[in-house]
Amino acid sequence: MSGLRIYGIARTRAFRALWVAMELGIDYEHIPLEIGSAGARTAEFLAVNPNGRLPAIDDDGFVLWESLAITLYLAKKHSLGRLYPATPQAEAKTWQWTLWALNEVDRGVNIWSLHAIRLPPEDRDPAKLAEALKVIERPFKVLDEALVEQPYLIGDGFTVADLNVAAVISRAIEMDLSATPRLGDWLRRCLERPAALEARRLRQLSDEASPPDSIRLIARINRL
Ligand SMILES: N[C@@H](CCC(=O)N[C@@H](CS)C(=O)NCC(=O)O)C(=O)O
Repeated sequence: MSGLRIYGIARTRAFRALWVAMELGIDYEHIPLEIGSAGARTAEFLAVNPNGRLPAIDDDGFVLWESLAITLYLAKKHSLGRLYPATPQAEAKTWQWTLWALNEVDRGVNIWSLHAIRLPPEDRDPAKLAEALKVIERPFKVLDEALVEQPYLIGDGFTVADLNVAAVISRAIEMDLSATPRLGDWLRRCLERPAALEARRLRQLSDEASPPDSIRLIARINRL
């Protein structure tokens, strides 16, 4: 046992940490904590992540939060030169795409998925849905364009740069992506990797087990 604990139910951004752990084939203990007072806001978890948000990890006593810092750390620790690019330039491009995903598309895809699919129909807001699609339109074209000359973001092989961006926009797999066909093909390729399929299976199970009130809670506390 590596002594790695991953906190957070797979429906949350813990999905990203679970995917990278499965991709790396490392042992871990999954603690499927819920958001809010049912888990992430308890005193016990606040001692792990004072933000009260998911995910967080405890790797043999080394505590880390922020989902994409977690994926970068685990990939570098366990797969330097393979899943985690080794040259300064390829590493910097990995950070570029990771920060891009957080800043440009994370919130928009989340809003889209809640108001298109996950909230009960009576709670969906078409104005928020339309605004989210507008916000992600340009960055999706940027990503589509980046895939014209190479199959993956850093070149010929799948890296944690792809994992981070694909994980952030993973719920867009249910969106009409015909305007950005290279993005669509790349997203399917990333999400059909065995580790991604297993992480998605866990997420699907936790999606299905989440009552409408917890989806409403997600939308309310994250102001989505
Ligand atoms: N930037 C953080 C965001 C973490 C985050 O907002 N997590 C959500 C679940 S996906 C959460 O814990 N929300 C509940 C809350 O804020 O109380 C990350 O990527 O880890």
